[in-house]
Amino acid sequence: MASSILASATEKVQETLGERSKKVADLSAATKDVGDKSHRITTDFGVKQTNTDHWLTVSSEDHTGPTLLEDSHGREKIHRFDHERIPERVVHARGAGAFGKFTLFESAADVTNAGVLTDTSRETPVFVRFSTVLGSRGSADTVRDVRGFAIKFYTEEGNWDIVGNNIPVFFIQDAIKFPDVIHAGKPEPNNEVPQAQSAHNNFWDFQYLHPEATHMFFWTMSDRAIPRSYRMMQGFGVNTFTLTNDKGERNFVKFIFTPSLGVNSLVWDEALKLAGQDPDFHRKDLWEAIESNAFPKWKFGIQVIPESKEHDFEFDILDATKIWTEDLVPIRYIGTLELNRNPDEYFPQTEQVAFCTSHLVPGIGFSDDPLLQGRNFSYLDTQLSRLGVNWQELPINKPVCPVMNHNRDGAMRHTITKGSVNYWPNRFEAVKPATVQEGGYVDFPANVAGIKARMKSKKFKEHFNQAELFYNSMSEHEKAHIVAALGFELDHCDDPIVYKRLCERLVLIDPELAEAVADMVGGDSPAKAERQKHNKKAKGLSQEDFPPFTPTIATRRIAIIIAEGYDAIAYNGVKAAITAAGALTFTIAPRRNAIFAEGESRESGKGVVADHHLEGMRSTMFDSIFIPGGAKSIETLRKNGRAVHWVREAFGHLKAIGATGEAVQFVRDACDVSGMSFSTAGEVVDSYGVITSSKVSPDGFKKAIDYVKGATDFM
Ligand code: HDE
Repeated sequence: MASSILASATEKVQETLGERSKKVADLSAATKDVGDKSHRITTDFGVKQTNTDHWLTVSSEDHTGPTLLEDSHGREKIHRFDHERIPERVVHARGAGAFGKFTLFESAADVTNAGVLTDTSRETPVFVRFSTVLGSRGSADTVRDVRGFAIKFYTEEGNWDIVGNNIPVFFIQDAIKFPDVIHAGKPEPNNEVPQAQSAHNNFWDFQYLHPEATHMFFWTMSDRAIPRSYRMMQGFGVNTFTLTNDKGERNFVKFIFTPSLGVNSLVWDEALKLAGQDPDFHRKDLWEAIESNAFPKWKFGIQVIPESKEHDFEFDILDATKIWTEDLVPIRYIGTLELNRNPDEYFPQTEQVAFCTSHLVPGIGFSDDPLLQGRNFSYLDTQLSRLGVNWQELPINKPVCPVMNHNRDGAMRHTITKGSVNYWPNRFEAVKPATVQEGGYVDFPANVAGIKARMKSKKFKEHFNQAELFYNSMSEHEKAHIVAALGFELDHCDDPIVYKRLCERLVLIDPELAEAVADMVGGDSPAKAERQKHNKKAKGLSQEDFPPFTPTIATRRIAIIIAEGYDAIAYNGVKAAITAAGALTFTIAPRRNAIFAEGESRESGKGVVADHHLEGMRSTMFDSIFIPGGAKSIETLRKNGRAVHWVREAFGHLKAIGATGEAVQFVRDACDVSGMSFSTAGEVVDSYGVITSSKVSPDGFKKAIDYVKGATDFM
C-alpha cells in the first residue's frame, strides 16, 4: 500500500543519491502525486466537489426520486470513464515497461559518430517496454510467443528507438507480408479463437505456405518463446541498420542485448499453468525486481560488417530471416543497459509510449532491409491511429533535447509556439535547418541502381540452412522441447492438410524430428528429404551458451514449506543462507497465520507468519522449494494433498528441492523416487537436481540451486 501511494522505494533511493535521470526530471513537470494530502477532488475544470458518491436526485428520506441530468460532476465522471480506452496496439498489445540508463564501457568511434555510442562519460536515460505479440492487452504473460524488447533512448541528439524482439530473426522478409502473418497468428476471424496462441490452423497454414518462416518458427517452438523472466532474455534489433563514422565510412550493424542473469526459460507445463495461476507473472517479476533494487542488466553489443563486405556471405545480410553467426561476425560488447525505476502510472507511460524504427540519431542509419523499410512507415502510422498526431508531445515520448520546427496544430496540440511565421524559408530566417557542425542529421549519400520491380536478390530465396543450424545447435533436451512444442501446436490444428504438410516441411530440416512429430500429431511418415543436411552448429543459439555473467541465485523465488512443529534451526539456517545470496524466500504453510516451531509453545512463542497458504500459491510460481524437518510438521504435510502436489510438481519441473530431517523421506515418497540413489552428504546426485540431506546443509542447498540454475532453464 505504502509504495503505491508514495514515491516508490527506488525513486526515493535515487533522489537521495541525486540520481534522477534527465528524463525522470523532465516527467516531473507532468506528474501529480495522490499521496499529497492537500489534494481535494475537483472537476476536470478545477472546481472542488463536496460529494462524489451520490448523483444529484430529487429525493427525500422516504423516497428515491428522479436522477437529474443537471449534475455536471456526475456526468463528467461517467463521460471520462466511458472514454478511458484507446485502441490497443494491433500487435504487442500486452506489455510492461521500466525506466533505466544506458552507458558505454567502450567507444564505437571507429564505426560511428553517434554520441550515444561513442561518449563513454554519458548516461543516456531509457524507457524499455517488453511485450508479447499475439495476445490482447489482458492476455497472459507466459504464453508461447515472441517477446518484444523495445527501447527508447532519450539521447542528447533526440530519441533513438530500437524496436526489437527476444528472437533475432523474423517470419517474413518483406514488410508487405506483415498483415498476412499477423492475421494468420491472431485469433481466427470467424470466432475470435484462440487468444494469444499460435496453436491453430491458420498460423501453421501460413508457416507452411511461407518457407521463409521456417527459421523463425524453430525459434518460437524453442524455449526462447517461454522465458522465465523479461530479465532473463536477450534483445535483438533484428533488422540490419548502418553506422557511419567521422571519415564518412558506412558499416552494416545488428544490435544485441544479453542479460547478466543468463538466458533462462520456463518449461511448457509451467508456462501453461502460470497463464491461469498468475497471468501477470512476467510483469510482476520485473516490477518486484526493480522495487527490491535488483536492477536487471544487459550487455549491449554490436555486430559490424563494413560496407565493402556486404556481399561476402552466403545469405543476404539485409534478410531479416537470417542471423549473422558469431563465428562469421563476432559480437562486440560495448555498453550496459540497466532498468532501475518502475513507471508511476501504467497508462500515460507504458501504454502511451510509442516507438518508431524510423527514430534514429546522427551516426546511425537505415539499410535497404525491406522489412525495416516497411516498418519505418508502419510505426509512425500506427501511433497516429493509437494516440493522434501530437503523440510526440506526450510526456513519455518527448525528447529531452529541444524540439523546434514548423509543424503545427492537429488534435490535442500542447505546445504554444510564439511568432508570426510557421514555414521555411521565411524572411526572418526563423527556425532554420542545422548545419552538420551543429549536429544536423545527414543522409548517407548511397549509390542506388536497379530495376523497378517487385523482387529481391536471389540470396533471399534460401530458407532452410539456418533453420537446420539452429536445430543442430540445441542441446538434447532443447531438441526434445522443440519436438514437444510442435507436437502441442499441431495437435491444436484440426485440419489434416495443415499438420500433415507441416510434417513434410520438417523433414527438410531434420528427418528424425519430422518422424517424431508426425508420429505424435498423426501426420504420415514423411517422405525422404530432398534437401541434404549440412550438419553444422553455431554458438550463441542454445540457451546453455549463456551462463549468467556471474552465476547467481539472486532474485530467484524460493518457497519454504512448513507446518506446525517445523524444525526452526533448519528453517532459519537455510532461510538466512539463501537470503544472504540474494534470493527471495517465501514461507508457505497450510494457513497464513502464525505457525509455531517444534518445542515453541503457542503462549510463549511468536511463531512465523506464513507469506502464503498452500492453496494460494503453486510450485510453478517458484524456482525452487525447501522443506525443513520436524516430525509434527511433516506428518501434517503428508496428509495434505496440496503439499504433496507441490513437491511432486516441483520435482516434475526438475526444480531444486531441499529437504532436511523428516522431510527427506517425505520428499522421496512424494516424488515416488524410492528406486533412485541419493547422496546424504549434500552433494548433487545425477541430473534430477534432487538433494536430500539428513543434516542441515544450507550450503548444499545453495549449491543445488546453482547447479540447476533455478532448474527451469535446464529442463
Ligand atoms: Fe513491429 N509493430 N512490425 N516488429 N513491433 C508494432 O507499432 C510492424 C517487427 C515490435 O512496445 C506496431 O507501436 C511491421 C519486427 C515491437 O510499443 C506496428 C513489421 C520486430 C513492438 C508494427 C513489424 C518488431 C512492435 C504496433 C514488419 C522485431 C511493440 C504498435 C515489417 C525487430 C513496441 C506499435 C511497443 C509494434 C509493425 C515486424 C518488434 C503495427 C509492419 C521484425 C517490440 O506498427
